[in-house]
Amino acid sequence: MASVLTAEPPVTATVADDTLKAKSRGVSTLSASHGPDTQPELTDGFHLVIDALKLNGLDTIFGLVGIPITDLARLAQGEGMRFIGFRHEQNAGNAAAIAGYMTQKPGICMTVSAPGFLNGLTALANATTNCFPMILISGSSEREIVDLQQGDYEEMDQLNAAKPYAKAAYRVLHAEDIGIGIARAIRAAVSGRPGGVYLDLPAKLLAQTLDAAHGKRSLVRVVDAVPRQIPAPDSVARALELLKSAKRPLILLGKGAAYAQADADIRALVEKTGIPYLPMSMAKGLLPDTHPQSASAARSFVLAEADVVLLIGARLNWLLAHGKGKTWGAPTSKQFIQIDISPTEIDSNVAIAAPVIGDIGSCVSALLAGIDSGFAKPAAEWTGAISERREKNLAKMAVTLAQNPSPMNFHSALRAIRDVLKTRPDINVVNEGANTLDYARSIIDMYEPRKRFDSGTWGIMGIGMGYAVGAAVVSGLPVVAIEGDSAFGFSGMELETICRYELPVCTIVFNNNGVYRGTDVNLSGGKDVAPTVFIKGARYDKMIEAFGGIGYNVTTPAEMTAALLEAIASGKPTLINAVIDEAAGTESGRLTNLNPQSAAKKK
Ligand code: ADP
Ligand code: TPW
Repeated sequence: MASVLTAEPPVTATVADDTLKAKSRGVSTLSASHGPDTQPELTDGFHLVIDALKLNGLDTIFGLVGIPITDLARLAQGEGMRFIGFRHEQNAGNAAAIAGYMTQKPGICMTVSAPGFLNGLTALANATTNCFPMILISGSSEREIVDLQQGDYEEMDQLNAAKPYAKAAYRVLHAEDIGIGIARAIRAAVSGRPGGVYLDLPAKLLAQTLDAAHGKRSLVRVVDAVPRQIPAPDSVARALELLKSAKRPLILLGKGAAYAQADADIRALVEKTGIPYLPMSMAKGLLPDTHPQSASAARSFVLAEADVVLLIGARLNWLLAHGKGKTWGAPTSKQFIQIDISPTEIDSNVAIAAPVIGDIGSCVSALLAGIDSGFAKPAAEWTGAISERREKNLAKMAVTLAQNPSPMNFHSALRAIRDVLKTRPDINVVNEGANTLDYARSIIDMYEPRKRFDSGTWGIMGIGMGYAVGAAVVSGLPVVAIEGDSAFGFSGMELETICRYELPVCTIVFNNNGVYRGTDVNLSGGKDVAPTVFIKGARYDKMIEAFGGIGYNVTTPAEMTAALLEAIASGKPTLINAVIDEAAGTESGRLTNLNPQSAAKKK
């Protein structure tokens, strides 16, 4: 807004004007246009940030501009970096986070100060919670004014606000420290347990000038940013001994296992041991979901019955019932082996008999080395019982999936999507919602690692379009985002971003007229609709048409199949408004146990 822009301190704009004229010569420099030719070449904070990122192979920024980030973004683009501009910082942050997860390099998100920073902070906190490496870089206003709370433009003590929600938070005050600041941010984001890092760059810093040669020397190329962390041999021996003693062993793969990119060794461990495995939602595809050892379709059975569980990059948090209780077959207790890079994860919920601390690649390969010919595969009694359950459950599910109710329900719509996606295992799948998330997770098979991105550890809504953009930009491959209509609403404006960058993203909105369902009524009988209810019959497909994308409105599985095939083949931004029975699904999806009020109502 013009009034906001004119309220900016003029100093940044003046120096930035100079920087924009600067020509890149190795380290990007300012031409000393105001002095004689003999003056040393200068660089400034803007250029040093860009140079430091590029030096470390970070070539994409997800962000939203405003002073002083506008100049930084413009210059970065001018110097060959990709700047993907969003409509809301949270979505830019989510794109950066998923880029980090996919690549093991920190995703970069850039925002303006105070409100822009806070909008990005949700994504940073979500990244930290999910163990995704990202760096949120925000411009900030003058320290002297912020610290005395004298009322600066977008005043906020951002560094302290970020600290509780980030793995680390740093501020750089001198241009010559930018190289070190970015090196520290990179290391903190990707080493050990990955997470979100906040980097505070005051506007004044970006405008500081420095002798170009000095500036170049101050940059740091981070060496061995993700160092291998080899497990202690005795911890490996202990784990092997326990695994060998198991009668009913189970391997549980979490998204840490997918992140680690140790795909071949993980597969070898599963296949060489013959142990049945369960993937957590984002570990689906690490081995194809159709793998004969997958116990997904017998999940409750194996969790309750296994006697030794090998956790690989999965935390025993709420998603795994904290490792105890009925889900895990209590009162009989089981023994856990846990591979994790973070020593304090061990014993966080239940006692872990055999912790193996290190990076998953090194730990799995050490275990593999100990699986010799003497290792007895699990007894047929165990694997047979699992197969029996699995076949029974799959047959039951097949009957449900084969139905064709009108209007469509979650199952019939997902059946159509499943059958299309089966033909394109390379496609990235983004998934959020309640019922849409729960059903899609179990119905849509994944065949390749790191292709499924969802609400994750927090069960957060709003990751949809940010993850979709990030996944499309990083992979260059199509994305299908399977979205509840409520979930979609949190980031829906990024359809414009998707269209602007012409990304091959097909968003499918499961439109059942509300949060969870569309059938709720106002208990007072008043005019307002119930808290969960949206406008009936909304046409989300029209939204994407506003930006030049292609919209489809589908009411049957056959129409869904045709639209999705066409959408994927087009490689264009598309949106399928899938009309779903508004009475289908349950409140909170499968989380009804966390919703006592509503559970009580149903009794
Ligand atoms: P899920 O939600 O799929 O169960 P979580 O996010 O709960 O997975 O767990 C991921 C775990 O993986 C975290 O405890 C994290 O410390 C661990 N982790 C992440 N990357 C690595 C790695 N490279 N090596 C070892 N452990 C890792
Ligand atoms: C940031 C609470 C959990 S699931 C959900 C909400 C609002 C949406 C469910 O409706 P939707 O799905 O998307 O239409 P479906 O398939 O059942 O029809 N705010 C945030 N995160 C969460 N998790 C919520 C609110 C919630």
